[in-house]
Amino acid sequence: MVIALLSACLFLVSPCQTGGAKPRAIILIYADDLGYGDLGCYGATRVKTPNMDRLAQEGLRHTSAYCTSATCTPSRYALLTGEYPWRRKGTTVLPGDANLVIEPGRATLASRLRQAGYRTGVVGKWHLGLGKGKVDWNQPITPGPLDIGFDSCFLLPATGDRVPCVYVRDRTVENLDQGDPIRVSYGKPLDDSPTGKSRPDLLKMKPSHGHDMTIVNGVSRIGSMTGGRKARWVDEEMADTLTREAVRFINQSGDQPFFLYFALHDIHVPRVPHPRFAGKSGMGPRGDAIVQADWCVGEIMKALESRGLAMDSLVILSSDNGPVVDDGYQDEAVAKLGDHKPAGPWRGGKYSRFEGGTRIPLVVRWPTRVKPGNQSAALISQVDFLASLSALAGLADPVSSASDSQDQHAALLGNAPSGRSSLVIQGLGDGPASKLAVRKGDWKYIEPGNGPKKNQATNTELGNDRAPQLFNLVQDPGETTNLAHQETIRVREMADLLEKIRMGAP
Ligand code: NG6
Ligand code: CA
Repeated sequence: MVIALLSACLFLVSPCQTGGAKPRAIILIYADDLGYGDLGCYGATRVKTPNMDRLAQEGLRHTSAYCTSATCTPSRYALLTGEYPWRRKGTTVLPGDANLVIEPGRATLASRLRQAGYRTGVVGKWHLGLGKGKVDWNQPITPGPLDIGFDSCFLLPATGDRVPCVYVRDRTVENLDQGDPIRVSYGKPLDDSPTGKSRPDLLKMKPSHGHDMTIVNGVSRIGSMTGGRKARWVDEEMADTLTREAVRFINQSGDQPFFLYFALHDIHVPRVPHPRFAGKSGMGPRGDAIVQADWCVGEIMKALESRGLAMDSLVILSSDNGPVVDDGYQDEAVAKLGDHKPAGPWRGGKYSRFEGGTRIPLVVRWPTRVKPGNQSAALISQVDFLASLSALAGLADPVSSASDSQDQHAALLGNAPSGRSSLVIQGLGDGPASKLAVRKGDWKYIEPGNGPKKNQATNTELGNDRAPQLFNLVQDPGETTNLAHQETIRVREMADLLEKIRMGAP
């Protein structure tokens, strides 16, 4: 006990590489599909997000922050590994029975912070695969987060709309009855139980595209699952369950500094908020899920405050990709959208190489180091979190496998006006075959490709074109005027820059 206290004191007074005390705790609240325009502090008016807005009032609001990719798995891969996901095949949106895509032993955001003395935990949506080979959900599942730097985990293995619809605590399925083993298939249905397709009358929310296989809690999902009935989640309770686990992690950390990666399920589909949030936004379940996500943020702050940690802890709020309105369920999101703009001023949304796909909210609160109430237009990517948070935690040595991750801690905290000189944006696609875009200064270049212009199902403009596209994001934030014809030299320079980065240049 004495030793623990002593080391905690030493930790607190030891300066970090960046000229100040290390954060007492680091909490990364990572929302799912939350758009730039979905938060009050980024301009939303109809849906209220008082807890998120308070973070921004007490901290720094970034306006030029990006996730690496317009979907979940690749953005999370980059966030944890510090490597652009398009360098690696197999990092696209994963099925629920996929294997872990980050190899054990590799440096991750979690392993780095653990090395720096932090207790590390992940609670919430994982979607980076689990296990190796055919996963047996009835046995300890390995490898997983515990093999890439986390001391504990409590997970949704993939997404809310993908089987298996169970939680995994550390290596095992929570509440599993061994007499009712779980089986999962992403091929043929495993039995002839009713599905969303065969028995839509059993559903409380019907799919609009896909999502018509196994029914769990009255909602049909992607993939087939049998067994594990006692272990299946109840969507309405998910935000409470995950928040309880996150708060427990905070409270159990004692005197040790800690890093919590709290990956919300909200506001991904299926949007089935708790009854106390249902109807609260007037915008249907999508808006209600935002209200619920905001509540989760408030609970985390309460937990930090009640432990006296809110002043010297770093809290980061962000999202894994841009927003989508109809993402496969008939949940009134389109009908009740009105004049709400989920992507704010940006064009496109989730799945898109237009700004709406990857320009995400990023709020940073750390009262002892970050001035309250400011905003920053510094260029910053979530791929930088590994190097930047490592530096803030006192580790300055570079990580060779994280060569895309730049130490942008000064920009992250609002102390550097420009941040990165350039960054790469991924829309859809897997690994090196992905079509990309690059931003440098005020300019954005979208490389040509054959993909469809629009995702008809989600009604999203994808940013694809057979011709090169060049936009000046300062004069034309809505990417309405393609300047590629006028600016041929700049197009060449941007294409060359993208090629160099593809070949490994920073
Ligand atoms: C799509 C799903 C969508 C969502 C997405 C992944 C269909 C028709 N659409 O394939 O609902 O699950 O994958 O979202 O199945 S992400 O945020 O995890 O990347
Ligand atoms: Ca997502």
